[in-house]
Amino acid sequence: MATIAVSRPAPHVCLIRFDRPRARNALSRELLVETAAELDRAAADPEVRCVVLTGDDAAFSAGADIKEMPDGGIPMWGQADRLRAWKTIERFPKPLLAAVDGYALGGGCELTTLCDIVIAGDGARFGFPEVRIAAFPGDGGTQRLPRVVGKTRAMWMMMTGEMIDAQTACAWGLAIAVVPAAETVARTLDLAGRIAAMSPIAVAMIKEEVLMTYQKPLDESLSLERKLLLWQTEDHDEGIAAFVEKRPPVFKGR
Ligand code: DAK
Repeated sequence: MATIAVSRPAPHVCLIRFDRPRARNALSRELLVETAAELDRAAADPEVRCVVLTGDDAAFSAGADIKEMPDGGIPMWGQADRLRAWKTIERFPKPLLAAVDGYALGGGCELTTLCDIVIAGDGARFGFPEVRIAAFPGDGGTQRLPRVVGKTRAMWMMMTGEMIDAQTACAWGLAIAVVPAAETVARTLDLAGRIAAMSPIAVAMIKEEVLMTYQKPLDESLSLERKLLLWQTEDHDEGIAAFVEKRPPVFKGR
């Protein structure tokens, strides 16, 4: 049975909804692999310019599937398809948004830190409870969370396992906005639509350049940024023409 539901709720926007409600959308191996496969399809499809991940009212995702963890622990983390799926999510080149309601815990919270922009419903709770099962956020959380919220807050979240509410997540930079829970997906889709109306080439370059800040020393990323500026696209010409002619631009991704 599929663990995700995929739809195209607006032009150029793909919505991936996690669909394991009885397990609080825990990130089973199957769910991760299906999500990665859908992201691969979205990356290759020029009609898709933006992807939104969401769960349900109770949970965006409660993290790694604890019931899949064998007694020995280690082998599950090392499963090749699981690692490949995380890499695919990490390398997805188009804007990846998250609409978060309910719990975003452990791997579910790690996933939000991999998304480019997160919108939180007012009942959302974020946390890293791994320490309570004598584990740690090993799918990138120990490295990404401090970069988002700062060292002290990351230490507190990971060492205590305590959750933060949506307002705090927003104040700490995990989310861009808090909205009424009933509107979370609609508001995120609205944002996705606005981003999808931009030139997909420019948006992809922004994503690549911003992510360089996490991957490279500043002098190297600055010189790469300058090289990326040496480009000319039809969309760029269209943007300038539309500005001069006082009309909305129509970007074609060329
Ligand atoms: N995995 C599996 N099942 C889960 C689950 C999870 N993470 N979270 C919830 N469920 C299941 C529950 O077992 C329950 O199933 P049944 O008993 O009905 O069969 C059902 O979902 C509903 O859960 P609750 O009855 O507990 O529902 P509540 O609304 O009362 O509570 C909750 C929701 C999300 C607060 C609670 O279920 C909870 O605390 N869940 C566990 C959250 C958690 O601990 N997440 C972190 C998982 S560890 C690595 C190392 C470590 C990791 C990754 C990599 N490397 C070294 C590479 C670890 C990553 C993690 O994410």
